[in-house]
Amino acid sequence: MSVFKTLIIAGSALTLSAAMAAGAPCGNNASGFERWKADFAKDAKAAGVGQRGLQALASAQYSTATIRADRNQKSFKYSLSKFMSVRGADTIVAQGRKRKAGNPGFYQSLEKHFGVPAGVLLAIHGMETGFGGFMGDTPVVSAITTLAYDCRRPQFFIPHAIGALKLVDRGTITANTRGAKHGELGHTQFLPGNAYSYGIDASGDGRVDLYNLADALASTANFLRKKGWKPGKGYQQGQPNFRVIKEWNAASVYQQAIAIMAARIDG
Ligand SMILES: [Ca+2]
Repeated sequence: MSVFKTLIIAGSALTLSAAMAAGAPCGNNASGFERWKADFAKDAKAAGVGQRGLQALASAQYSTATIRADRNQKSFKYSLSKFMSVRGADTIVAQGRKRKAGNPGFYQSLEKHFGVPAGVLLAIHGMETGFGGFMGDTPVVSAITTLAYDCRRPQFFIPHAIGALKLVDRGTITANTRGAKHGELGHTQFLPGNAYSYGIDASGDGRVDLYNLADALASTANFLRKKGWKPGKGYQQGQPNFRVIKEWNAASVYQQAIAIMAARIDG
């Protein structure tokens, strides 16, 4: 790595917080991960992570599968129509309509409580995991700490790594819980920091479980509502709620695809 690049990274780390600036350097391979973890444990502790979370951090392993996936995210570079066909939009719409018709009370209660239409939640559920068909096989804590250590986007992932460790403290996940390659959790693939902030119990068992359908969809609706969803307003491009869909995923083809599929599910 050039000195110039090191300075840039050190500079951006400084904007995070004074505590983070003193941490071990990021790395692009496994060699510095253990040292980084030891340093990050101090930051995590300062951020309020407890004993169970710190133990999960200590047992985290550098996730080569995560880094491989992170360097190969080409689908967001597709055109909208290509993206929708690659992601199976027609199938998601058909399945989404069927699921809504099969459980109307559930989706009505979500819309009544959070103001988010069923189509939006079903489009996200279908797009993220094929309605829970595959929720990932990568250990969440290892994935998210690897991304927090990796030099590409540490500022983005560090808060999610802290969130994951706090989820361990809270008992929402364990060090062995599996999710997608970037540490996303459950039916709708929440990043851990968002799961920590927006996860709610809707099944009534007193705990947030993003692998439980009711909890996951209610948490997703809660996220969208807290990010400013306006009940009854439109969510297509140019309408008030489209910007809230942007909060869910930063890729514009994804946002447009969700809006289009949602309208077809609800239509
Ligand atoms: Ca629950």
